[in-house]
Amino acid sequence: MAFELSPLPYNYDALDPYIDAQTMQVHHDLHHQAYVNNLNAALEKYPELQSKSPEELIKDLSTLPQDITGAVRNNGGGHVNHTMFWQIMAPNAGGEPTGAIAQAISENFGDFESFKQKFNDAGTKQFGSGWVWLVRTNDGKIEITSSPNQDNPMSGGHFPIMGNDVWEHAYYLKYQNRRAEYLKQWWNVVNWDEVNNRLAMSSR
Ligand code: MN3
Repeated sequence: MAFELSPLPYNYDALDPYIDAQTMQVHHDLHHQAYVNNLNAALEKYPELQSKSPEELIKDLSTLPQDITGAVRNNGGGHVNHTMFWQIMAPNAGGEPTGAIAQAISENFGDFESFKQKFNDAGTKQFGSGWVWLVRTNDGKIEITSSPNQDNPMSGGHFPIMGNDVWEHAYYLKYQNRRAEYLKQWWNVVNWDEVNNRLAMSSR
């Protein structure tokens, strides 16, 4: 069975004015779809790998046939990253974090403002295309990291609790070169309920 792209859990214009409808449509229907198509193409000659989940595939890149390692890293990563991304955003969301993630943020970063600043700073400094993450590390710590391209923390044994896409395709139509402004506005659409779900998954 080939991997499939799930529909967005809300309308294209649901995150407006922070993320515009055209950006959402192109990002989901074209960019994410391309990662799914390319992942399927890479696995065509390896049917035994097609029953694995995309997460399993990117966790164990070194066990894959060498000729598809790069394609799975980029496109499996792209699929996993964007699947998370659509879910950790929502309309009528944002605001102060709630529940366990609020506590984890205050324990590890002092307060929400300091956390946002550190996260945005890491996103701004990621050179070129990539992601900024809040992860649970393989030794249980909560840390802010960033990665190039579609690399996912899972490939290094870490669990992505939340992440923001800093590829230009995520913000260019509305923000042009103003990545810092996009990072700042993005907090208005963060779905803390889903981030809390992922925090709970990270400690299992
Ligand atoms: Mn993207």
